[in-house]
Amino acid sequence: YFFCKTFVKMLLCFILMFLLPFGQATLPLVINTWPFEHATAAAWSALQAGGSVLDAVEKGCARCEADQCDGSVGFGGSPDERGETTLDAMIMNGNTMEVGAVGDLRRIKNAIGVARAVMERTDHTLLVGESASVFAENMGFTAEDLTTNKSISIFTQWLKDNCQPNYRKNVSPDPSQYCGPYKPGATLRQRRKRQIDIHAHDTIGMIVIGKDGQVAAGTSTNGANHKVPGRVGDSPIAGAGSYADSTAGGAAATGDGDVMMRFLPSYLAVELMKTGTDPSTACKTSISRIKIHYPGFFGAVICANTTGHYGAACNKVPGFSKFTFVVYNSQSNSPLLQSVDCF
Ligand code: SD4
Repeated sequence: YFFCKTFVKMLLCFILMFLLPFGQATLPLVINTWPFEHATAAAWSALQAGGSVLDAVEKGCARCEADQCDGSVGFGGSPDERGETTLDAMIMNGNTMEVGAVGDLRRIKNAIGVARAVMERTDHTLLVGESASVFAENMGFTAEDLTTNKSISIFTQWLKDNCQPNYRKNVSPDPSQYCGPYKPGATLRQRRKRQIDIHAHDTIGMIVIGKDGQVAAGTSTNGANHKVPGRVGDSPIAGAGSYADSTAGGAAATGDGDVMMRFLPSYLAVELMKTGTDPSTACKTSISRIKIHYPGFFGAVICANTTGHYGAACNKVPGFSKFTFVVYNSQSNSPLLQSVDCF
């Protein structure tokens, strides 16, 4: 009898030893969209160095901006119809509910840094376009050309392809060509709808939960290839790109921002976690709401609550059946790639 009891105990301990590192919730926690592990590690290092959760989000997203994660976050990606790269970013403090964000930011590489400056050096929430860039320059951010050889070649190829595909609809260009100027009315000849590229993962969304449950979240992106100049996506919109509330948790989104921002998926997920919904279900519900209206949309959401539990969900479309994200906590001891099956 004694042997059996001990044996069962040992067996249980053995099983737990293997299961816990993968499933146990611990704080602090860093979680971000896509396999951007260097960004996760940078955020974790910021925490280990005594930085705040905001510092961690800023450092993590900034690392992606500098690395041009996947060749598409930060400078030199997603040239718009004029060939220019512009950036969107936001950061949110879940303790104070303050948000700083920039949209259509030009000439400045460190968009998340400018977003934080909007939060900490103004009473505003969102600055956009040329004026946001002038604000950044005045705050000491370096102005530089965001163009790279790669962005030039993407743009040149698109011009060669008669500016197809693109995001315009119900317009006609100059009759002799396809590239505009466009006039309202007739349908653009041979227009092919431009979709957010499921293979070009343009957005880092990050949630950091501190050891005492403080939450911060942020995003940074260069948006969408060949976007109409002036286009701002979901990433810098509080509740759409990301959301943080230290009484519940945080969420961040990636995908077709033009569609997703209409549903505030990050806000919805955090509100659900506030009522006790677990992170995976909260993420799933956010995706489901969008699916009702846009069954074919491309997108994913990550969610984490203040106990360190986390989850993710994504909409299954051709070419996108699994979504990868990265987690770092004291159990993982390094950036841990995780993936979820889309539904
Ligand atoms: C946008 N949500 O600007 C971003 C793009 C993205 O994976 O996340 N792509 O619409």
